[in-house]
Amino acid sequence: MNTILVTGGAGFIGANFVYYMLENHPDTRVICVDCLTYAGNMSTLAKAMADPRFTFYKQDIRDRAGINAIFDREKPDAVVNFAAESHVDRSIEEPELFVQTNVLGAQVMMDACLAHGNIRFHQVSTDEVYGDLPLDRPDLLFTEDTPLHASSPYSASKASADLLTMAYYRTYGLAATISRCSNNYGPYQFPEKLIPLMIANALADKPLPVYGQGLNVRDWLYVEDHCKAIDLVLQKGQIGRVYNIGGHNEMRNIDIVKLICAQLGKPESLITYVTDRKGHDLRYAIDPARIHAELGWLPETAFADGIRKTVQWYLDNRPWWEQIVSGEYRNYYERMYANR
Ligand code: NAD
Ligand code: TDX
Repeated sequence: MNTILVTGGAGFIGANFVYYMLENHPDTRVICVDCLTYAGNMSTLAKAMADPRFTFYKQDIRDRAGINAIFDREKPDAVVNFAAESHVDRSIEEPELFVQTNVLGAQVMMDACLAHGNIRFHQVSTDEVYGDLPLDRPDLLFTEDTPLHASSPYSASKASADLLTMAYYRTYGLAATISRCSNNYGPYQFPEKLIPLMIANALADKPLPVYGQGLNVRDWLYVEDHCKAIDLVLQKGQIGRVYNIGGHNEMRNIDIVKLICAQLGKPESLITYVTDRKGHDLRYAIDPARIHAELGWLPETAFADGIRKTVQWYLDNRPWWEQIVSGEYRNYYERMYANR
């Protein structure tokens, strides 16, 4: 039986990937390594915990000895590294943690792969490593050859991990690939991120805090399409290669927020324009031509369907996010949004 080790599997995309792999690869065992930061949630993995093909370790990826012990015991055939600090606003407050987890943690994982016989390693990266694009040049898209030009401590830490991954491939021959995906949305996304935050606030009739004028553009992809793309890269991707993942679905933030108001039957008067994010990237847009041409990947979920399913998921799973927004997250929200 194939064994795949997933880091960050108690977070948003990692958990969706765990479920994707368990469902689509009946001969695969999934080992999840996650230290359960504020963003990790065991209730997300409750169904997986009942599956004999799933094993969970509460483990920090920065802890070399702990990671090596798991590799010795589980002998993974492949590693997918999702574990990261992932929120741009938090990286502006606490950049060091982002370097520690996103760069040094990734290095520990790569070292463990090399030390255990050059295990296949996949680094989950982001379109944010390319910086941003102007709003008035819709013809421009990020390709894999676009220079790295990170804006925030978060994106700089992800770009650093990408550089290290390519250096490990070139220097040590690490069997590595990298994928750079655009903004994801879907079930289990932590309510600090745009879409679930707006859904949760709208349902509570609270103000919807739009940064600046809401004109920044993001390229949205349903999380399951991202999981499918990573699986393909893992199975068929060329070692040492980077793959962009995105579905040509650019939207302005304000239009997303208005759409959520409409779907929930809430008034747009809840929208409140607040002070902009420092260094706020204007526009992201992925050119996914390579993964389509080489691996045959195409997104399958249209945004209209994906956002409807997502809003419904948050309506159907209130206890999951209500427990989050009533806990420690409240302090974060106060700090980030009060007097903004
Ligand atoms: P998330 O914040 O929801 O989850 C991160 C998970 O990593 C959490 O479960 C957390 O407990 C765990 N973690 C954090 N530090 C750890 C450590 N030191 N050791 C072990 N586990 C640790 O993040 P997400 O949105 O699911 O993103 C997952 C990955 O995908 C990240 O690498 C992110 O950069 C990348 N990515 C995200 C998006 C997006 O739109 N969310 C888009 C492109 C790429
Ligand atoms: O309250 C808000 N108001 C607002 O206007 C929040 C939380 C966000 N925004 C804006 C900022 C961005 O332009 O919405 C847009 C999306 O913001 P986030 O959800 O924070 O995502 P973003 O900064 O685009 O980064 C995301 O996509 C790339 C993920 O968080 C990253 O992990 C991923 O790498």
